[in-house]
Amino acid sequence: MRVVRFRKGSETPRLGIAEPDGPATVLELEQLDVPAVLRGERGVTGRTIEALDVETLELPPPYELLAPLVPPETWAAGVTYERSRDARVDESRVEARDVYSLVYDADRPELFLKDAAGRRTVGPGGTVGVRSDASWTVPEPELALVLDENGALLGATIGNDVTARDVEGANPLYLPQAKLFAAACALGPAIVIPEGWSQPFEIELRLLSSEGETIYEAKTSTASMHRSFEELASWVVRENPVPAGSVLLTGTGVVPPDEVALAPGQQVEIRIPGIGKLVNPVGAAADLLPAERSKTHVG
Ligand code: DO4
Ligand code: MG
Repeated sequence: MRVVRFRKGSETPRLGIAEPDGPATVLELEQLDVPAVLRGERGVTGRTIEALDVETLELPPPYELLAPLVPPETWAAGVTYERSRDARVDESRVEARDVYSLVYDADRPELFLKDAAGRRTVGPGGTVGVRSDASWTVPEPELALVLDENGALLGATIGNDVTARDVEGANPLYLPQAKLFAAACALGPAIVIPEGWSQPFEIELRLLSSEGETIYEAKTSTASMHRSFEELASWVVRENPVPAGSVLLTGTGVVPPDEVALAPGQQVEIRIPGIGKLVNPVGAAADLLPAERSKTHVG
C-alpha cells in the first residue's frame, strides 16, 4: 500500500492510499496524521481521485500532490555503499581522505541532519536547488525511511539528497553547507508500507537536459548497502529524541561521473519500483528561498 498527501486548492492537505502497482486510484482517508496512518489507522472517506500516472501519482487539477509528509527532522546516512566511499575519497581535495574509509568500516555510521520541519524539502514536481557558490552539485537518489520515535521503520519513500560535492570535497567540515540549502532535499511521491523489510529496493536515476535528452542514468539496489536499515535507524535514535514521522535518507549507491553536474533547466527522475517515480526540475537555490518560491514547498 502507498500513502500519498495532497491538497485541493487552498484546502488543508489530506492523505490518501493507492495500490503499489496500480490502478492509479487514490482513496481519500479520514486521518490527517501520517505516522497514525502508517501504524494502521486508515478510515476511508469513500471519496476517490484518479491519478494521471500510476508511477508519479500526479493528480488532476484542482488537486496537487504534495510531499507524502513534512518530516519534523530529516536525517541522512553517508558512505553506506562502497561506491559512495570511493567517490568521497576521490572528490576530497585535502588530506582528510581517510575519514571516508574509516567511517565505512567503523561500527558507528556517518549520520547528519539534512533538514528540519521540511524547510529545505520539496515534494513531487517541486524544483530542487543548486547553490550559486558551488560548481559541482549532484543528485543522490536514496531510499528514505520513515521512523517512529523509537526508530522503528514505518514506511519508505524516495529521497534526493542533493549535494554540492565541490563544497564537501574542499573540506569535510563544510558538509552542512554542502548538504543544507534551499530545496536541497526532495521526497515523494508516496510512502510504501512494505510487507517486510528483507526485500531490497531497486533505485534508478535519470537526469534529463532542458531539451529532454538523457544526460546520465544509473541504477543501484539497497542490496549493495554495507549496513542494514534497522542498524542505521537505531543509531539515529540512540540517546537522541527524534520525533515520530522523521525521515532517514539511507545513502547513495549512485555517483555520476565528474563531468555531470546539476544545472537549472535540467530534470531529475528517481524511480523505485513499488514506490513510484519522483520527478523534480532543477533551479537556482537563491530563487527557491521561502520568500521566493511558490509550488516548491512540501506544503
Ligand atoms: O560523506 C558525506 C555524505 C555522503 C552521502 O550523503 C552519501 O553517501 O549518500
Ligand atoms: Mg547522501
